[in-house]
Parts: sequence; structure tokens; C-alpha cells
Amino acid sequence: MLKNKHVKTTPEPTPLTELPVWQTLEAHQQRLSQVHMRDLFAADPKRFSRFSLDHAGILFDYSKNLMDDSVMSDLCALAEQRGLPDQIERMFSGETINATEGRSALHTALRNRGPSAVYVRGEDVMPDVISVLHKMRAFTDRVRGGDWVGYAGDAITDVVNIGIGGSDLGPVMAVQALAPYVKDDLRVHFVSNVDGTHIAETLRKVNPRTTLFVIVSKTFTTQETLANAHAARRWLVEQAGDEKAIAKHFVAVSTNLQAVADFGIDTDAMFGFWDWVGGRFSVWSAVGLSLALAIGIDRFEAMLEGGHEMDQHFREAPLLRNLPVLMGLLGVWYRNFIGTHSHVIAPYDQSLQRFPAYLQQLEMESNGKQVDTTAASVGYHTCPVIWGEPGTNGQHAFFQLLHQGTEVIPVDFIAPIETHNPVADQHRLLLANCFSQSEALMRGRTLGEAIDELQEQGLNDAEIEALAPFKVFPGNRPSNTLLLDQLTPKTLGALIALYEHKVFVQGVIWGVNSFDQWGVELGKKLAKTVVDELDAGLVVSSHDSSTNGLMNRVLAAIQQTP
Ligand code: G6Q
Repeated sequence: MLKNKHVKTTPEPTPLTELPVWQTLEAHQQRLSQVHMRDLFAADPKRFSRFSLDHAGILFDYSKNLMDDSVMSDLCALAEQRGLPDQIERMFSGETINATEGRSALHTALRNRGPSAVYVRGEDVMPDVISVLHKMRAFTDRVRGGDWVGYAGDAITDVVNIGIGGSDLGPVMAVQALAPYVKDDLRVHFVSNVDGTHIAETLRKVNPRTTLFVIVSKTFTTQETLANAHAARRWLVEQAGDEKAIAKHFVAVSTNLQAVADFGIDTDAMFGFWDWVGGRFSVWSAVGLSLALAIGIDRFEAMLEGGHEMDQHFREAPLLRNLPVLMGLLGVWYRNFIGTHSHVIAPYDQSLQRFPAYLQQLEMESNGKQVDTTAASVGYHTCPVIWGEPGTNGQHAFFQLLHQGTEVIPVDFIAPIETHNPVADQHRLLLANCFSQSEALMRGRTLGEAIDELQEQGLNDAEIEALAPFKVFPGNRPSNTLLLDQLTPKTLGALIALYEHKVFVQGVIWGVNSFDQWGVELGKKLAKTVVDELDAGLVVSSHDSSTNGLMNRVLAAIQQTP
């Protein structure tokens, strides 16, 4: 097999599943397969206080999980034996932990609020990080204050962020999450899909005189983003009647100065970042420019502070009292020992509606890997499928399967104690639903309880006998609950950093590189070949019969179009 020259091939001392602690955890699974969480709660009135932690405005309750002290301490032993404490230090200190791309993974430096230097290949990156933040401050203040004007002298009323994947999901999720903090007279739109509908419908809503386009692309070569950016550019020039308007209406966020210049954006209007910031970890960098425009740079920095607070906790807290470590290890417990396949994210907060999608990328792109860092097949499961929807909507849809389906699916419930939008007693209703769902998943309903309930409803014996089995819920279904004081820039920052580090913890246990994404790169390449062939317009025969058939059907339709 060909190996990249950057790839370290140091062999693992003992394969993961052959570690004695792995066997111990398997034995725990056997033992606990006979135990119901109801009984664990009944036996220990202090279970909640023993299995919950409070940090950075987030209460993490993990007591409704199928585990006990021995499981948690052996999971931590597993983390020790996989070198987690050392790997955490390697990440924070800028070592080249993304070996397949020969890069550090230093999103933590972007939110490093202390005086400390952070070195990459012997150079302190903090002066550059701070200088971009200053540039963002000056720019966002001008736009928000009405001093940055369009080609006809009008202040900016609409920002259109054009980017995809990591250059879209973070900002779009955070702008929605922080809606109560968004400037009243500024609207922020996001265009990601190469489907022309996305840009066309957005352009229909905005006025060229007052619209600022923020083109976000780390590489500035991504087909979808460039296609949408060119469409926006054509539209603007046509409306303004002058190419000079571009300077007033386009800024770029990228690491690729030359490509930005080639597109026609003045490099002074470019906000830089660095190869050591992965796309899905980039909302903390200038990739968050649209967010900073929406909420103002002080609040953007408050989000950085929340992230930093979680970083310090992750770096310093002992494993057994460390939120991201516990979350990551519980995920490993379910995936590799209990045998679960997916994991639900259920935010009980409408403004977190894109959070499940954001985590889908963060987790599945990072740990959806089948070879380890030594390029060997892993031989065990890695990232589960991440999915979800806000509660209470999810309750009226897929929660049925969570309660009574044949698979156990762990859930993360996320809810703010205080709402930004008090409407009568609706927030209490929301929280009541959240708590009662996790309770019901944990407790279930026995046949006896089902019979009692039907008797209370006045059904006769025959009716009860027929109906009761359908009303049984097995329970013993696990969940975490993350209770935020309130959804603020700071707690959102802490929440995002918590999940980032959870992903890192799991990557270390599974021994995969959480920071590359060759599957995404493949997609970018494949589409290019097909588009060239569609452009050529000739009958296609170079693919499998399905792909040829589909392409030739489209080509035939194009030829018939007058
Ligand atoms: C993220 C991925 C991917 C990336 C997009 C956009 O970690 O690498 O989602 O962010 O493909 O890439 P560009 O920012 O280079 O346009």
C-alpha cells in the first residue's frame, strides 16, 4: 500500500480490543444486561448528584445511562491506556496530530483568551489570530454602524454568506441559535447548495444596493461555492452596471490569497485563516464573519470565551470529572459494548434547530473512519449515525421508535433553563416535555403498569388483555441531558467546544485521525469528471450502466430543449 510521507506508522503497542480493560468492559456489559436503570435509580437516591457535572453554564446530567461507577472508572482507564491525557496536550500544543494532511488541529488557539503563546512549527500563531480578530472588529463595526456603504451610498441591510460544509454549517447554526442577539435591522442569509434555487431565491429577497456578500471558502476552489459566488457577482454587476461595485459588496474569508484575487476580490477585503483550522472547526475563525456581523464582535468574542472555558476544563479536569471526556467515553460504551448504531440530538430549543446538522458534520466527518492512524483496518465500529430534530417536534415523529423500536438509541437532550422568548407558560411546557421524555425512556412501562392504567380508564378484562401488550415500553433507554443556564454566545461557545472535544476523545479511543476528510475530497473530484462529460454533450459510455443511463437521459433532455 502507498503511504503518504507525512503518515507516521508507529505501531499500536496493544490493539484496542485486546487491552485487558476492553475485556473488563465487555464483562460489565454482560453484567449490566441483567440490570434495569429503574433499579439503579431506586438503589441509589444520590445517583443524579453522583453522575452530573456543572461547568461553563452547562449542567451535564449523565445519570440516565446504563452504567455504574465501575463502568465509568474502567472507561477512564481505557482512555488513560489509549494515551488520552498525552493526546490532549499534543493537540493544544500544536503538534502535527492531523498526520495525513501534515497539519496541527488548533481551533483551540482561535479562542485562546489568555496571554499564552501557541506554537506551530516553532512559530507563535497568536499574533496572527489576534490581528485577524482586530480586522474583523474594525470591519463589523463599520458595517453595523452604517459606515460601510454600497455602490449607491446605502448602508448594508443584508449579508449573504456563500460557503458550504464547514464554511456554512457553523455560522448558519450559530446565527439561528443566537437570533435574540442579532442586530434588528440586519438580515443574514446563507447560500450553500449548488442547486441554483438556493442562490436564486436568496437574491430575490435582497436589494443589490444594500447587500454584502461574504464568500467563505478555505480552499477557494470548492465548486459549489465558486458557482454561487459567480452567480452573485454577475447579479450585482448587472444591477449596479459597473464592475467597481464588487469592491463595496464582496469580501472573502479564505486561506487562498491568489484564488481570492483571481475571483476579483481585493485581498485587503480578505479575512485570512490557516491550514491548521479544519473546516468543521472553523466557526471560531474569520469563517464566523457573518455571525460576527449579525451579533457584533463583542458577542462573537463572548462565544470564544465560552469555548476557551471549556478548553481549560478539558485540559485540566481529571478524566472522571471532565465533561467532554465523559461524554465521549459514554458514546464509546454504547457503540462498542452495548452495540448501538445511532445517536439522537434533541435540542429542546427552536433556535438550536440546525445544531443536529452541525453535529452530523462534526462527528460523522471526523470519526466516520475505518482505518486507524497506522493505516490498518480498525476492526471495530467507530462513529455512529448522528441525527435529530428539535423537541417537542421530534416527539410527534420519530420518538415512537426511540420508545418502542427494536434498537436502543441514546439521546442527548439539550435545553435552556431560561428562555429569551417567554410566551405564557410555554417554556415550562417545553422543559416538562424534555424531562418527561428522558424519564419515560429510562423507566419504560411494565405490563403491570399498563394494565393498571387501562383499568383506571374503565376497560373490561378482555379489552385490557388485548391492549396491554401494546402499551408496554421496555425503558432502560439511555440519555444525557445538557441543561444550559440560557442560550447565550458564551454558553453556545462552551456547548460547541464540548462536542468538539467529545469527538476528539472518541477519535483517540478509536485510534483514528479525526481531522482529515478524504470522503469529502472524493466527492469534490468525482463531480468534476461527470460535469465535464455533461458539458461535452456526447453520449457517455465510460461508467457503469446505471451512471451512463442517468447521464444519457439528461443529455437527451438537453438536446430536446429548444
Ligand atoms: C470540513 C470539510 C468540508 C469543507 C467544505 C468547504 O471540515 O473539509 O465540509 O468545509 O468542503 O470547503 P472550503 O471551505 O474549502 O470551500
